[in-house]
Parts: sequence; C-alpha cells; structure tokens
Amino acid sequence: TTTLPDTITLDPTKYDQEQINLMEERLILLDNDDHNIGEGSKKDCESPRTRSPLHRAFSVFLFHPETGKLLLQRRADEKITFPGMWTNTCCSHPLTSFGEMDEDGQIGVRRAAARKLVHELGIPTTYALDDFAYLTRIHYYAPSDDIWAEHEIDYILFLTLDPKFEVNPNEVSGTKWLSKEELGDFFQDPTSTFTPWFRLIAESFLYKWWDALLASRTDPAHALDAKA
Ligand code: DMA
Repeated sequence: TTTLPDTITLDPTKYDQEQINLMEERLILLDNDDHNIGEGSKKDCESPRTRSPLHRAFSVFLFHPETGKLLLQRRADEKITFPGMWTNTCCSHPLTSFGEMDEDGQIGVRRAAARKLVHELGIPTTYALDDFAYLTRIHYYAPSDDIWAEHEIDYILFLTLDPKFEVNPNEVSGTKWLSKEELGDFFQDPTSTFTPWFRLIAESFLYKWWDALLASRTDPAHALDAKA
C-alpha cells in the first residue's frame, strides 16, 4: 500500500482553521481501476507537490420530488479548494473510517454521501441509503488554482427527496433549486463561477439522466437504474 508523506503546512492566517482541520481527513487512494492501494490526507491528495494522487470521491445530485428541480450549492469562501463556486448538491470523499471503504453495492460511498449531506447542508438521513441511484463513475483531473487540484474517480449519485435543510456556513454560502432550463441560463451568468466537475457532468451526462428521472416520475418503465 502507498502512504503519502505529509508535505505542506497550511497557514492559518491564509486559510480557515476548520477547513485546515478537514484537510487531515484520510482519503482512499486508487489505481486506475478503482482498486484501493492505500490512504492519504485530503491535503496531500489535492496538492501537486504529491502530484495529486488518484482517490475516491462522490457527487450527489438531489432532485425535488414534485418540481423535478436540482438543488445547487455555492461553496463557502472558507473552502480551501474551489471557494465561492456554484456546484451540484454535495461532493466529498469516502474516508478510511466509518465503514466507508466497503465496496459492496457502493455502500461506503453511500454512507459518505449521507454523512456529508448532514455536515454540509443539515439534511437528516430520513431516506434509505438504497434510495441513492448510482449512475456511473467518472475519472477526472481538475486544477483549482496554482496550488490545489482534484484527481478523482467520482461516483455519481442521484437522490429524489424534499429535504429539511439548514446549511453549514463554513461549507455552503448559498443554495438554489433550478430546473433544466434555469440551470442552462445560470451557466451563462458571467457573475457566477462553477466547479469544473459540475460543468463537465452538466455538459456530458446530466441532462440525459435528468430527462430519464423526470420521465420515470410519470412512467416507471423509464426508471433511472434501467438507464444507468
Ligand atoms: C471533493 O469535494 C469531491 C469532488 C467530487 C470534487 P469537496 O472538495 O467539496 O470535499 P469536502 O467537502 O470534503 O471538502
């Protein structure tokens, strides 16, 4: 197994202390086939000094059951990577703890997603972990700035839920529910910035899956899992 050396000290006068602490979380390092080959801190996984080693991540897209709208969040300015950018409902990483390394039925990723929906948005786990529809995995690399970058195999999860939520201001500085058309217009807004993975997913698969989800609400034969 690979264990990465701790290479950077984060300056608390430059970065938020709570976010500095979260950079010590232990992520799951991967080979190109999504096999676990070790662990490393978030800090080391997202720094070019260690060449941003590949690790496991997830992206949740939460849809409103009645309106079919997608919940977006704006990342807090305190975030060390991709601050202030609009993105999908919730993204993070499964950790080497909390049973999040378990791979059967993507259970570890589902546990991590539920944990972070609570932490970032205050969405209680009133749904079953099976309610997350697992769509696919996407392998990508995206720089955040001169220092930080993401290099991940990202599990895409859809969830249909009308949640109670209360955002954690250290993580999230705004939310919006948008329809497909409204999201298309929002991407054109020159005063907003968007995370590269959200743009990538929106430009590749999102609308096709979203259509399937909307169709499945009236016609169960179009259920999402059948399309995945
Ligand atoms: C990283 O999310 C995950 C993806 C899919 C880009 P993040 O930087 O928001 O993680 P965290 O919320 O744990 O800081």
